[in-house]
Amino acid sequence: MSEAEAVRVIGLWPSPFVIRVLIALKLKGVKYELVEEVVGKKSELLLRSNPVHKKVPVLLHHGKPISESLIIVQYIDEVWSSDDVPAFLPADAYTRAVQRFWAQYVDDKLPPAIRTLRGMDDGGKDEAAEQLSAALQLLEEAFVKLSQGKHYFGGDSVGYLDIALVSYVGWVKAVEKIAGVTLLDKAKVPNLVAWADRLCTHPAVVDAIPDADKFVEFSVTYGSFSKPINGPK
Ligand SMILES: N[C@@H](CCC(=O)N[C@@H](CS)C(=O)NCC(=O)O)C(=O)O
Repeated sequence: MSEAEAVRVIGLWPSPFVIRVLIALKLKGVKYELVEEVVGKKSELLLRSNPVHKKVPVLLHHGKPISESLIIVQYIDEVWSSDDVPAFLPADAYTRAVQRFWAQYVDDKLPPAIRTLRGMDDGGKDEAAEQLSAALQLLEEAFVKLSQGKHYFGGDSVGYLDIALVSYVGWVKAVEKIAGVTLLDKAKVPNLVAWADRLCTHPAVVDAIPDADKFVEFSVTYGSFSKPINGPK
């Protein structure tokens, strides 16, 4: 089995949950193969590998499946720990707990607001934009505390919360265009905007997050990952 076959990711490029797994693998320098799902058609491999949730991403490590993106990121951190790449999660238990808290917060708050701003449900767009802005404001404050004047939530190196949050930046920029709102506002969340600009040019991130226009195009073509508007029948 080649090195790439040892690590496969079942995914779809626009999924923030998939994006974060790819970033984590790239940061650790792990070669992987991305096994792309077709929108609206769940493969046998996906159904077999994640029979509980039937969702991407799934990491297959030597054929063994691991589901749930944040759990996968922690698995990658543990399995590919080395002296060359700083750990995603800090050594200090309290700081680890704080990063996990905010990563959970990000996954609770961002997806529903992004869905609404994409027009995928009946919720009010103004309210969703307000909720998303309020969440980004709290994350701005968390950044100031956690980064301690350094470049990342993880301090000098890209950490767990950096990976969890940056995976949404493509969609946040896309919904700014779709809904005509400003979310990553330099006047309101200057540190977060600088962080996003910096991290999006990081070699491990730059190829994992396509241009906002590509997300917009995906959003117009497909309603959701499981129920395409115009995708393959
Ligand atoms: N909590 C899961 C969420 C995964 C998820 O929602 N994946 C979406 C793509 S972004 C999916 O597979 N949707 C298909 C479906 O809902 O049936 C994670 O972090 O991995």
